[in-house]
Amino acid sequence: MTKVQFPKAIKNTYKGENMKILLVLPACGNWRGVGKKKLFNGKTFRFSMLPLLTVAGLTPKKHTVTIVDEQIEDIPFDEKFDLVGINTMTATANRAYEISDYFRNDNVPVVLGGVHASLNPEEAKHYSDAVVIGPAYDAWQRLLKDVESGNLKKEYQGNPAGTKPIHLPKHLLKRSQYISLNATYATLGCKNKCSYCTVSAMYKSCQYHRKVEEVVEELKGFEGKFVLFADDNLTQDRDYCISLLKAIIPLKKKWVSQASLEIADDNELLQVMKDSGCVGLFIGLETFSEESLKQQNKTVKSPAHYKKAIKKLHSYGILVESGIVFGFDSDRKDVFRSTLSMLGEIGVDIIQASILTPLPATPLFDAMRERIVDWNWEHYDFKYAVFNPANMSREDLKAGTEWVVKQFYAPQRIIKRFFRWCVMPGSLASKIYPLFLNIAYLGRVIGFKLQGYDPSTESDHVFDKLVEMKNSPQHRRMYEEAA
Ligand code: B12
Ligand code: SF4
Repeated sequence: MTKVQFPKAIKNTYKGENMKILLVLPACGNWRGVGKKKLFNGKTFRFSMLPLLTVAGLTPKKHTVTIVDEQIEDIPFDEKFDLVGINTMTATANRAYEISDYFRNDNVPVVLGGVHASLNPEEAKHYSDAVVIGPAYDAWQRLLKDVESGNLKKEYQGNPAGTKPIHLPKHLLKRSQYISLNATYATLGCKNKCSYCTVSAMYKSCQYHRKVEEVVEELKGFEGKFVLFADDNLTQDRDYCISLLKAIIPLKKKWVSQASLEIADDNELLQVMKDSGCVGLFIGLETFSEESLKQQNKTVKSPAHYKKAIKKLHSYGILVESGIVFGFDSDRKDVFRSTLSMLGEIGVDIIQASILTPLPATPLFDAMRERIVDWNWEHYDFKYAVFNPANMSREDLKAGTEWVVKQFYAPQRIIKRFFRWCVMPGSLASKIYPLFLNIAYLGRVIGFKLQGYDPSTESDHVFDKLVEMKNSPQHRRMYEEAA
């Protein structure tokens, strides 16, 4: 981890009744400042901001709040604030600590919140004056009162069941830099216990529901048709989901969210999803390896099963974005090629490929501790192999994952999928939405210069490199000179 100098503890000095509060969303790796770039500015992938909007929404009006998203703007280090709040994911934790260090050295108290600080509070306490564990509800209001009275404590516990309808001050964001600000959630958490998941760790495998009427009221206030439910598993509680979706049918929205593939067997649920305007779902298929699925106690499904399930979702006008994970112990060098061909075979529309990452405070982290070789939290963004894989090198795992992404979003594959979307049932939105996302992912491949290679044909890869070298102008010049 980055070495950050510990500043002296901030004295609990009275900060006044009308505070100037800065809330920061730090960014890591390629994402920092991406909004200023011309070729790929990441806008399609900026949509939520729910964490900091919620904290801002819970702040009494007498205080002034500024929100800074490091993907699009610089942190105003020279401005004077009375309190700074910073969001943390594991991948952004180092940056959050650096920012915190800066403000604390200036005697400004800093509060850390979000998933990493919530699950690793002792670490976060070293780099801050207070940590909010879990959702901001209840905790943030108590904390502000304590700052006002000069009595800030080190830890505040949020209340996941304490969510109340609040007004999200979206005017605090630079609207033009976000694809949509129509993000919300109906449920918090997930009842499953996947060993690598911090959502399950954060919400202790519980799911909390908002009142249906409350969600409907919020959606009525959204501009335009598009809605993103940032829920981790919207369909997990079937009855709740059906009553929510029936209630939003009259709003005539188009929405996307996350769900599990089992819904393909539930015609009633699929019909309500279609009627309420569902155009796409993120579904974590994770792996097609029988061994890996068995290791995770998951039922092994045949390619024909996946194909049938995805075809069914397509027949309801619902597109499938699939989460794919590489790096399980049973993954060998040929996993990349076979997965790519399987993704084409079963008809997935969009993919998000990740490298298995043992996030701190998950059961996977404990199980893998001895094999972790990279302890830089910035690399815990699912794009690096931070541990030694069982059947390939770390370089191969990273390169193979990038190769799959690059191949999946190759223009000829996007065009092929586009023809499929054109003949698929569903509204115009269900054709434009995947095309738009595919092009955005292609932009990401180019903008972030993803290369990769297929480790199963490593000798081909070396051969390609030799051919490339041989055809290079320098090589040709050398050859001509020698001749
Ligand atoms: C939408 C989303 C995104 C969006 C927007 C993120 C955002 N911050 O707005 C985008 C696409 C940009 C994104 C990017 C990434 N994401 Co993301 N994302 C999510 C998702 C699905 C929902 C987040 C959300 O809006 N939740 C609803 C809000 C209301 O809840 P919340 O975030 O927990 O916030 C509450 C509390 O935590 C607390 N809180 C939060 N911040 C603060 C700050 C202060 C000061 C205080 C007091 C309280 C507080 O109060 C909030 C309100 O109650 C989550 C899954 C999840 N359920 O958390 C993953 C998740 C957070 N993302 C994750 C990851 C890994 C990433 C990436 C690193 C890699 C990737 N997958 O692309 C990148 C990072 C890019 C970067 N910034 O550099 C992981 C984080 C795991 C971890 N331990 O770090 C998660 C948990 C997904 C997962 N299942 O693994 N993400
Ligand atoms: S189903 Fe998804 S959200 Fe739920 S525990 Fe597993 S990975 Fe996490």
